[in-house]
Amino acid sequence: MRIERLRLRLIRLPLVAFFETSFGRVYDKTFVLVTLEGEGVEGLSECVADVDPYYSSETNTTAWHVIKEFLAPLVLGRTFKDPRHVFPALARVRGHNMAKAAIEMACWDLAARGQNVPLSRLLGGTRDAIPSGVSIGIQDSHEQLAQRIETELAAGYRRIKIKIKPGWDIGVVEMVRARFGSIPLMVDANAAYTLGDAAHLAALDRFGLMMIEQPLEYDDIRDHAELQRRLDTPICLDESIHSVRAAEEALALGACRIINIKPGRLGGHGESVRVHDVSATNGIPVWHGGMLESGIGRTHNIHLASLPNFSLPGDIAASKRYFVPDLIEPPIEVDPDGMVRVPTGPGIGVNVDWDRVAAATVEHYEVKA
Ligand code: NPQ
Ligand code: MG
Repeated sequence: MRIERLRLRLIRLPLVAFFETSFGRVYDKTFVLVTLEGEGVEGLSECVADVDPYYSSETNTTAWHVIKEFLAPLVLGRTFKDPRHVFPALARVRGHNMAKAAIEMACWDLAARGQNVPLSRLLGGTRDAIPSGVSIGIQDSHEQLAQRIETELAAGYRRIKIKIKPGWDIGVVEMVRARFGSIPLMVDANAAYTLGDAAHLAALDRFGLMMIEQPLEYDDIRDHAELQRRLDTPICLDESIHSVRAAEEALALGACRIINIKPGRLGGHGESVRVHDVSATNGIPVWHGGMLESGIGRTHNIHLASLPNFSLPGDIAASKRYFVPDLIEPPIEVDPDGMVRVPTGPGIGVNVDWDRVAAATVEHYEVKA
């Protein structure tokens, strides 16, 4: 496929409910929507960078800048035989994986639409539905958290993840186990602890959690390996796994027993499939993370999560938990047994409501080959 035109739109959507992690509370989602055109077909993706450089060092502003000034010239006017060739073609630019992923994933959608097949088929997906879990942010009280959990269990979700931070951790998990028994439960610290907290974190071992996600620094692997030796609870790495090499290093050092895959963090679908495969070879299960994506990014995630080693429920929940209305029609739904269907149409296989996109667009840019 030849890439002929690039469009960027900065989109702002209010969240249905605030979302709080160890690095702060957000009330809306602002992201860059990428459209690539070539040979009469259009490919779509969304960049998962945020307004602030708190989850990662990238922001919407850096992604916009890097795409416009550096990545667009590397793809416009070029022909790619396979979307797997796109990430390597961007290698001259160091880092900026979220910006790169936005370009690369739009190329996958474009390629799949061009071949008239669902994206999952091109990626090597093997399942027609994926198990869904929810990520519940830090709440103002135990009671509010308990209410959220009750609602999500009733909706059928197959695992509950709660965000933790110092002061909102052991007592919270104790309350959840006391009220809800042996539900599939995990916690995510978003790097809020240090190795000095090892004994404190080991107090979580008695609750039989599925895993603890990213307890230590975002760029750390060595201390996670040391912490894993001191914990029975499996560690899952998120922020630390920014490349195939980081995944290999973490597996070699025993820094985790589970990996969270987010294509935005890894530079796109191609690198995500490689991490998926390396993990499978090492007997390590993966699951698909979430970045509060609109239906466009969320649908990309569903296709990727249809690969076989995504054997644990991911953070891919229904549209209505985040955006009403979503940018796609119909929205993503979860069935009563907690499964999300993989779309079967060409590419990401969903209809974008372009009037809603236009209404939510706060900035626009376009460039041709
Ligand atoms: C995680 N997500 O697994 C992330 C963190 C996260 C669903 O838990 C704006 C952009 C807000 C990115 C909030 C979930 C965000 C964000 C949280 C990422 O660690
Ligand atoms: Mg996480």
